[in-house]
Amino acid sequence: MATGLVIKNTGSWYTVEDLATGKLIPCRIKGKLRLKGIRTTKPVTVGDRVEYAAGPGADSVVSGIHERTNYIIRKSSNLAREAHIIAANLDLALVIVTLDFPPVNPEFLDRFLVTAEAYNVPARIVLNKIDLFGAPYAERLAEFHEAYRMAGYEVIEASALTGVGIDRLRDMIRDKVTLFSGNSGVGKSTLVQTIDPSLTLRTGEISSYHNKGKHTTTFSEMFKLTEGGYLIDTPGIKGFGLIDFEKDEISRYFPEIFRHSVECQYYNCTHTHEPGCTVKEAVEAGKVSASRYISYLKLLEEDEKYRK
Ligand SMILES: Nc1nc2c(ncn2[C@@H]2O[C@H](COP(=O)(O)OP(=O)(O)OP(=O)(O)O)[C@@H](O)[C@H]2O)c(=O)[nH]1
Ligand SMILES: [Mg+2]
Ligand SMILES: [Zn+2]
Repeated sequence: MATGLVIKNTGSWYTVEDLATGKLIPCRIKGKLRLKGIRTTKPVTVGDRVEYAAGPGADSVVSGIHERTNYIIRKSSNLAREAHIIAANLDLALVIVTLDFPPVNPEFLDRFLVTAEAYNVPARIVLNKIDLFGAPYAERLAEFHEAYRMAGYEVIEASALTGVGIDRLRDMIRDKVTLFSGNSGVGKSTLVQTIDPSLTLRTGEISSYHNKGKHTTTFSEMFKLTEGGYLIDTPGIKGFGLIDFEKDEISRYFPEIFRHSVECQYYNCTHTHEPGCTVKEAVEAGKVSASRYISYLKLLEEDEKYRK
């Protein structure tokens, strides 16, 4: 029996890096490895620490999973039965967005951030392809920055094309396990490749960024960085359905809404219609962005719809 790190999963095969020797071992999974309670598509995910041993045949077999310190989990839609754990044991999650090509979906972004809050994964936002967002985007760009500054999230402007922000990202992820997540076509793989040119990844063809439905990366993979640490490149995701949230819990995971809620008149204020709601006041005063507040309302609404 040896301990390893799951760095890739394709079909029923898992690539496990032996933590003692650094060797890459192809493994299968034996029997039931389900972790408590969660119904997930796969029992093991990239970033998991596992026990493995040589099986009866030539194959090695994963026989146990170490407890996860954290993870990012999603459902493809709210109606999906099973959840998918994108990656586990993360020091940092970077959610990559672009204002356009493809256009940013604030609800998607906010759901990602809510999940990161709920599962204790530090998260930051990378605003990529900044080379494309000149003067005509000035207002949208300022709004975006303002919304997430008020929420307390760092936004890093980057461009794999011009090199803006790349040194900063490289410093940020050194010696950490970092997840790169986001919609398809935002430039995740290109960024990974630019940050560490010794890696070779499949990326979309240059200037084919309009094809937002085309998934270039098809499975998650963890790469060892030359300067130390690991980076996980993932396939683009469209929907981000949340799991296991109680209605009164949701506002906790919007840091700025939570902060403004301490003075609401009612103890169990939902920040929707109550008098003396300091969250609504903050939205009206521009201290909480309207877009973030809308994301919050949508999550509440959805929660009611699916939990009845
Ligand atoms: N202008 C510009 N184009 C970029 C930049 N970064 C990536 N692209 C282009 O965006 C397209 C998509 O890049 P990918 O890196 O494949 O995107 P991805 O997020 O990995 O996409 P999936 O693997 O499908 O999830 C490619 O045509 C890249 O050349 C950038 O900073 N500026
Ligand atoms: Mg990719
Ligand atoms: Zn309130």
